[in-house]
Amino acid sequence: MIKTKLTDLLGIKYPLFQGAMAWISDGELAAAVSEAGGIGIIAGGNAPASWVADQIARARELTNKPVGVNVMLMSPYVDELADLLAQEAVAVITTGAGNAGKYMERWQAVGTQVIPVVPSVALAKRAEKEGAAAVIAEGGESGGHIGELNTMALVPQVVDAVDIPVLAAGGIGDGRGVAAALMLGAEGVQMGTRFIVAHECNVHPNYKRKILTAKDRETITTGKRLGHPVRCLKTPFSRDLYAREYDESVTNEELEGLGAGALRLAAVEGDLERGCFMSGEVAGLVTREQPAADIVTELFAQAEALLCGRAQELVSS
Ligand code: TUI
Repeated sequence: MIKTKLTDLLGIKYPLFQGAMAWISDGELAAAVSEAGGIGIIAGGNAPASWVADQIARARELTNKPVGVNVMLMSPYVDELADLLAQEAVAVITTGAGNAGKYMERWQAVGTQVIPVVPSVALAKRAEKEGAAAVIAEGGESGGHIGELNTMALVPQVVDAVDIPVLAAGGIGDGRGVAAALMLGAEGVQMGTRFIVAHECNVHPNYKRKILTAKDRETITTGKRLGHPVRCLKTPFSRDLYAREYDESVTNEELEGLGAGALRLAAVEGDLERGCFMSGEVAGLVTREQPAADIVTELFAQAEALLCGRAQELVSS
């Protein structure tokens, strides 16, 4: 058994969060991961609060274990979602893409552990000062909206800078990544891409197929020119967007317009031409569809075997 400050804090079996994925992680996937002993997270994304309320209800039908919700702080529905979550008292709220400070007290008042995703030391320290229970240090290997640093460099710097538990995210696809993250000082991990292919994940089958067949160099980062980089799989859409970013005749407004709606097209319609298939760099490691519970148990069996076996052998020889 791997016990950490995170398993103690949340009373869970494994120090694992299933990362929120807008248009992808719903109540069913979240319940499956929580039932398996981690924390499954419903992605608020850009959805109205009523959709999130339905997903929380669905998750609660499927499991009695704690589940989480992610608030994407750039969402047009952020305030109504914040109000909903101040009533729902979910076990965990993770936040991304902004500052959760103004909501923190209200969520904590109902017993929720607020755990922001941060891409830098400065933002981790700010989250700690504002009362976060832990932080998720997310490296640029992650899918979706990313910061500048990669996991290997970011996680130990955040661990050194704060006194609250740190989860590592970005570039973790199997038990080797879990063991490595724990050695960097993380008390847990957050993984998204691997759960896209979980049986309980309701994303379009084309999305799963894209992840399952991706190789190591299959992701690309668009949006750098606009100051919000997004990692996704190479498709006609993302290659075209990337090319236009380097075309000075294309205005920033035109670029912004091109990205709108493309994630929905990928996740819901499975549109291989016009969809934006957000994915982490670990897509090349993800080769099998499995029930979420099998993913979770396999991850930690592999991590434990490495920490008891390989790690011990290295120091004793
Ligand atoms: O939020 C993410 N990843 C995401 S959100 C998302 S939804 C989306 N849909 C369409 C286009 C773009 C996004 C897809 N992927 N990760 C967590 C994360 N948070 N990464 C970076 C940050 C972050 C950035 C700035 C956290 C705090 C922050 O603070 C800035 C400030 O000034 O307060």
